[in-house]
Amino acid sequence: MFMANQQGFFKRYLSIPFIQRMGIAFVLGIIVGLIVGEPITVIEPLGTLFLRLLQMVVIPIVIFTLITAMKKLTPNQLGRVGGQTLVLYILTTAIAIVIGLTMANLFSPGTGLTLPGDFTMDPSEAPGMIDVFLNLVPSNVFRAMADAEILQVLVFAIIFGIGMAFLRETATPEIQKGVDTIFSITETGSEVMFKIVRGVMEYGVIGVFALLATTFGNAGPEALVDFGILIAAFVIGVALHIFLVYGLILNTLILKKSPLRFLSGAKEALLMAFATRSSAGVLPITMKTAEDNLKIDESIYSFTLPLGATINMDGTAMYQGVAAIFAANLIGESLSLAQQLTIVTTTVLASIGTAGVPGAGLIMLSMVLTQLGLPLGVVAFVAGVDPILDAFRTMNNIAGDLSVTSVVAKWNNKIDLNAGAWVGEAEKIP
Ligand code: DAS
Repeated sequence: MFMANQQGFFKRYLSIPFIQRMGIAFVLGIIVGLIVGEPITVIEPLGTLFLRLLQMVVIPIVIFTLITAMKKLTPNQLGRVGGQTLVLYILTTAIAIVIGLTMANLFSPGTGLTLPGDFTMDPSEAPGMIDVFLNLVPSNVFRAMADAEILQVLVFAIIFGIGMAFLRETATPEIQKGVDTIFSITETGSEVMFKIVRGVMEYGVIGVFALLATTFGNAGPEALVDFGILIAAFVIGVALHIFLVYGLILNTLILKKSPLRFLSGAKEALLMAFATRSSAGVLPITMKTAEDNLKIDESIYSFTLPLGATINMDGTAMYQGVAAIFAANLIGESLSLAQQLTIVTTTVLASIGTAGVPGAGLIMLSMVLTQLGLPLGVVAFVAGVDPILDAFRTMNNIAGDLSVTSVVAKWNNKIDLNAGAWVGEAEKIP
């Protein structure tokens, strides 16, 4: 009888959508924390366990996803269109992070809070400007993995992946077969890791409850203000990036078209991205939007959009900047310019490998915080509001993919700017 009841409970529990369970844990944790009014140390280990599980997946995810992402970069695609696309994707992502850092430095979210647990960043480890670049290259790859030097692992994985992509096109059949085997291993590894992440996030419902209860028990109602500041800083950053970078620079200055024409053409893809929180999931609609509304030739978008859904994540990257400053404020530290530069390099590289799936930005945040030695507790702390933030991140990611695709198409005369949304004839994408 007891077993049947237990199974019934779990069935009912799992029938509640994950986002709602995370939301309930988030609200419940805050309420319990505010009622108890002091850190509830007895449940603190439940939160710490969630953080350790997140740390556990970071290195393997970096290696598998980054190497797999390079599979799309075959040498002949790295020609004119590939080069233009990569430069614009990386440039807009770097600008997005700088906007995120600027917003966070202006709004300074998290200054009123302290996370439970002894998270400290060792300021003496703060690298100088030159060191930031020299530190990109690992002197010992295995030590970099053991010491969770994320940036060095990222760089090695990208170099290794590019090497494999080139070998795949140029080496002997035996070597090519070996390269394909390694790519299939990394692809499978990525799938396994994201399956594990799914399980970690399921446990995260408990972890988030425990962390929020202890944090709000510690910080009191002021912590809600900090959440509001964090969300406001990020959402304003997204609006700035979409209107300034995509609107002003890419649309007005380069395409010589009104940003509103672009947005009217891209609106279905943007709204679906907001709702689904998955760049990969919304790809068919993004491609249809490029074809039907933005009048871009398939020879361009069939390369740039799948690539963009994987490696171009301006919204996600911007969020890393905001969340990293939030984390530093939580422990009363301020990040030097060199450390903020480290956020830019870590995030640009990490965004290349992060898959376009719901919650991917949270995993990337674990990489960035690990690299900077900042409290991983922030990941669980923001996990409760992550679905809201993720909707804006994903919408921004898709806006970036379509903007850059439009510009690359113009540079290669593969877009009709006198038709479709560009002249006010945007169609409804089914
Ligand atoms: N949801 C991710 C995407 O699909 C973005 C993120 O999690 O930051 O692009």
